[in-house]
Amino acid sequence: MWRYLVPILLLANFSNANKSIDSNGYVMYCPCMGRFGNQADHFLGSLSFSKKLNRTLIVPPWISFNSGGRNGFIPYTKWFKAEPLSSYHRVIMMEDFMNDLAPSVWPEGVKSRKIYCHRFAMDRSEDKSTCPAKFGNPFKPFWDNFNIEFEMSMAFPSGLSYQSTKEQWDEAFPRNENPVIALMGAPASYPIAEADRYLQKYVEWSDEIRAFASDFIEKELKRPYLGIHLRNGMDWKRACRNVKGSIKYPYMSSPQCVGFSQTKPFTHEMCYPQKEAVIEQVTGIIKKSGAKSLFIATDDQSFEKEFKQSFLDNLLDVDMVKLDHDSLVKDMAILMEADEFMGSCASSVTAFVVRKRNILNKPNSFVGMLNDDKPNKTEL
Ligand SMILES: Nc1nc2c(ncn2[C@@H]2O[C@H](COP(=O)(O)OP(=O)(O)O)[C@@H](O)[C@H]2O)c(=O)[nH]1
Ligand SMILES: *[C@@H]1O[C@H](CO)[C@@H](O)[C@H](O)[C@H]1NC(C)=O
Ligand SMILES: *[C@@H]1O[C@H](CO)[C@@H](O)[C@H](O)[C@H]1NC(C)=O
Ligand SMILES: *[C@@H]1O[C@H](CO)[C@@H](O)[C@H](O)[C@H]1NC(C)=O
Ligand SMILES: [Mg+2]
Repeated sequence: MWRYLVPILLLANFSNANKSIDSNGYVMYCPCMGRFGNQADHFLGSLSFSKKLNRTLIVPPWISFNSGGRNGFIPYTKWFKAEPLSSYHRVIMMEDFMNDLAPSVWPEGVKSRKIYCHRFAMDRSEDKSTCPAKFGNPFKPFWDNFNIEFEMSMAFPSGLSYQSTKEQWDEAFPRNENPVIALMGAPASYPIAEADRYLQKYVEWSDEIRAFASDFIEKELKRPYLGIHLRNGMDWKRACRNVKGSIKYPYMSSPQCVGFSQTKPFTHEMCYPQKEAVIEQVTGIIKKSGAKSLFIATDDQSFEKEFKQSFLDNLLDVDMVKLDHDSLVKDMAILMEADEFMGSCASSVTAFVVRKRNILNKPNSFVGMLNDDKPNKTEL
């Protein structure tokens, strides 16, 4: 009896949709630029690119940078659900691909493990014909984490780019000989292309994060509540120095504030607002919305003392709430559910929250920006 059960179970396992081989091939990439928010922009762009090519996207883990220590590799499914992605396009988690499919689709030692890059990237290598996929951090640790060694480098033919069509990609890299297109970085832009912003719809929190957020909101926050994302650490101050006065080109995630067509200038005050302006704007939103609590998420300063004073001065009875530990994903999950939101224009963390709130039809505002400055509502 048992003897028969085992093969049947195995068979059932292999018939899982995510374990069958996609004869159209795969796209694999290293989320090698920036921290969470940047990686998220790149993820959505890569999802869109894979759909265009009609190849399965191999979803990489998030790279987290631990101070002093080794990088962390957090499987996509630790924080988010895999299934909703599949209603947009075929995906497989990188961990599953490497364990279950790579031995047959992408075996080692037979020159199937090719890395693809621009010719100008190759020029950085010693022999001028190798994609420098494993030079430095986070590049090398990422591929090493999956024991991936590249056996061959392939240059994009001139003119081929991530904007090229499916036909151009198929002609450059026919599917039979190129089942897996592995890329040194995401086949996507930062900031994300406007047309891809709605893909946030398919990014849904895992049950664990969702449960944490609803529990926290119920226990710790009185509705309506205002959620704010304050991006004001040293790295941010430094980054905003590049915005002298005002500029008219996209800077980090600024298009979410000033529009993708760059009709409005992006100012230093939008990038790194004065503390006083933050306090005043938050107090104003609370007055207008009647918010009963304020949830603060920040990478650095939360201005609690100053908020408290301002609420006293304005006779506002508002609870101030923060997480008692550093968790970006939990912060974002709570911000997404807020009745009112104020974020930081140029931050990709704010952008992650705002894209979801747009889909949920929740209001957004940005620090350093008056409401009537808002770009026209983007189509979603
Ligand atoms: N816990 C927590 N961390 C944050 C918050 N905002 C920023 N950070 C940290 O700062 C990093 C900012 O880098 P990134 O994700 O690239 O976003 P950006 O630089 O704001 O565009 C995040 O990945 C977090 O590690 C926040 O509200 N809460
Ligand atoms: C994409 O691939 C799937 C799976 O092989 C196939 O069913 C579908 O027709 C393809 N779509 C296009 C537009 O070629
Ligand atoms: C793939 O299948 C495994 C079970 O075999 C499951 O745990 C996992 O969630 C599936 N992944 C996707 C992307 O559906
Ligand atoms: C926004 O909409 C208004 C009125 O509908 C229009 O006059 C204006 O040009 C639009 N601005 C942009 C940046 O599209
Ligand atoms: Mg950043």
